[in-house]
Amino acid sequence: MTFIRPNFRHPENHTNERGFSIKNYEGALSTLCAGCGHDSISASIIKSCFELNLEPHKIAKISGIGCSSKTPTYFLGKAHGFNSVHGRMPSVTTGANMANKDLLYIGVSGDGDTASIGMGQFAHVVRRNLNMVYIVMNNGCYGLTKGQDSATADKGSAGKKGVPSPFDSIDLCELALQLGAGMVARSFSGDKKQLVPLIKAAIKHNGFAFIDVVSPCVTFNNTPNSTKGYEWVRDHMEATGTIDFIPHQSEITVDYPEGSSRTVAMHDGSALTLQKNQHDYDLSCRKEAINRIETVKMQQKILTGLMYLNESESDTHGRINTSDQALNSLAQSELCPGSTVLDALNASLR
Ligand SMILES: Cc1ncc(C[n+]2csc(CCOP(=O)(O)OP(=O)(O)O)c2C)c(N)n1
Ligand code: SF4
Repeated sequence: MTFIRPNFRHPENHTNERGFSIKNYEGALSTLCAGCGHDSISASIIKSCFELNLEPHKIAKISGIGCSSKTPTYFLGKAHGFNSVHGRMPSVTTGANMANKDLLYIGVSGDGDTASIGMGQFAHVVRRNLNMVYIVMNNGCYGLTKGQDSATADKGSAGKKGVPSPFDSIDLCELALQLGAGMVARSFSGDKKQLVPLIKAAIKHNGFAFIDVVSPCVTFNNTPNSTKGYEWVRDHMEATGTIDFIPHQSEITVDYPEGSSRTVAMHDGSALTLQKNQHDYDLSCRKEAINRIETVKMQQKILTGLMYLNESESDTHGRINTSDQALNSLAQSELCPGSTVLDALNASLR
C-alpha cells in the first residue's frame, strides 16, 4: 500500500461555482483500516461541501478521540480543525461558535465519544441548539481501543469476540429528539445517495442538526451477529422516504398523490425524481418521529433518512441574545466597556 496520494485527477473532473475542484475539499490520505465505514462518511462530507460551493476556509471541523474522530484529517484539509479531548467536542465547538459564529461548524464524533464519555456534553449542546452539524460515526464499538462494546451496541449484538452485548442500547436519534434537536436523521455509511443530501440539509439548517450514521468497523465489529455490520444493516434498513436537498431558489411546486413518484425539472436543468412517502409521516412531530423509530426497531429494522425537522427555533446566539457581529471581529473598545461600567456593575451587586 502506498501512502502517497497521486496529484492526478480525471481531466473531466469539473469545478464548482466558486472554481474549486473536489481536490480542494479533500484532506490527507486515510490511515484507517481499508473498508472502514468512516472513510465513506468522510467522502460524503467532501462531496456535500463541494456541491454546496462552500469556501473551505469558512468551515471548522472539530472532533473528539477515536477512529471516527481522526477522520477530519482526511477531509477538508484547507478548513480550520481541532481534534479535542475524548467526548469534549461539543464544548470546544460551543466555545469556538461563541467567538466566531460566521464559520460553519462540523463536529465529528464516535458512538463511544458521544454516548459514553461525552454524553453530558452531547445533551447540553443539543438543548442549547448550537448552530452546528453533529455527525456520529456509529459502529457500536470502540474501534480505536480494539472493539469493546459501546453504549450504542444493541442488546444481543456480538462483535469479533462473539460475546453478545448484555445491555440495552442508547438510541442517539431518540435522545436528540427528546432534547430538542432541530434536525434529526440517520443514515448508513454505505448509502451515499441518502447520506449526501442529509449532510447538505444539515449544513443549511440553522441550529443543531444531528446525523447518526451507522458505520461498520470492519476490523472488530463486522460479524453476521453484529447489528452494526455491513450484512445486517444492508438487510434491515427501512428509509423514511426518498429525500433530496435543493438549495434556495425560486419555488418549484408539485402536487402528486402519496405513494407515487414524480420527476421535476430543476433550476440547473437537471431532473429530480420525487417519491412520496406512502406512510402518513409528519416530519415536524417529535412524538411521531420517536414512535416511528421504536416501531421500526420492534420489527428488527433500522429507520434511516430524515426523521425530524423544525426550522423555527432560535440557535444558541438567538437564545442568549449575543451581538450581531461575531465576537472575534469586534475591537477591544467594543468588547470591553471600561472600568467605569465595571465599577457600576460591582456597586450594584454590593
Ligand atoms: C479520557 C479518555 N478515556 C479513554 C480513552 C481511550 N479511548 C480512546 S478512543 C476510545 C473510544 C473510541 O470509540 P468511538 O468514539 O466509538 O470511536 P471509534 O474508534 O469506534 O470510531 C477510548 C475509550 C481516551 N483516549 N481518553
Ligand atoms: S478499527 Fe474499526 S473503526 Fe477503527 S479504522 Fe479500523 S475498521 Fe475503522
